[in-house]
Amino acid sequence: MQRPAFPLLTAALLAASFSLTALADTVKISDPWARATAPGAPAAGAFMGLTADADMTLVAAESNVSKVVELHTMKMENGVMVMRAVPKIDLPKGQTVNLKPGGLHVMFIGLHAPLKAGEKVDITLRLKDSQGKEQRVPVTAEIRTMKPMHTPPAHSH
Ligand SMILES: [Cu+2]
Repeated sequence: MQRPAFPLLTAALLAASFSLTALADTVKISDPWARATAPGAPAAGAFMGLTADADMTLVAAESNVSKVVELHTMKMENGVMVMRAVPKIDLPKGQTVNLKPGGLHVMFIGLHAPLKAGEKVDITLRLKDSQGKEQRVPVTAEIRTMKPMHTPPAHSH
C-alpha cells in the first residue's frame, strides 16, 4: 500500500496550492528592474509598477543580493532629496503604485556583488491583504543602467 502514497500526496499538495491561488487577492507587477551599480557600491534600488486587485499592503521585500532589503521613499524636503525607510507601501485596489527612481523603491543595502546590467535579480515581495493574510510574490527584475538624473540624489547609506 506504499505506492499510491506519492500520487495522493502530490494531488493533495496541488489541490492546496491551487485553492490558495484561487482565493488569494493578486497583484500585477509591471516592468520590474533594478539599477546596475558600480563596483563597490553599497546599495541599489529596484523599481516596478504594482496593481492590486483588492486593497493590499506591501510589507517587505526579500532578496539574496544584499544583506538587507528595505522599502524606501524619497522626497524633496526643504530643497533636499531625503530617502528613508517606510514600514509598508499601501496598494489601493485597482490603482497602479509606481516604484520609481526619485520615489518609492525597494532598496538593497549591503550588496554582496555589483549588480550588472543585463543580469537579473530575484525579489520576493511580501504582501498582506485586508484580513492580514500574507502572501509571497516572486519577482524577477532585470538589471539596467540609468543615466544620472539632473540632481543626483544621495542614494547611499
Ligand atoms: Cu533607498
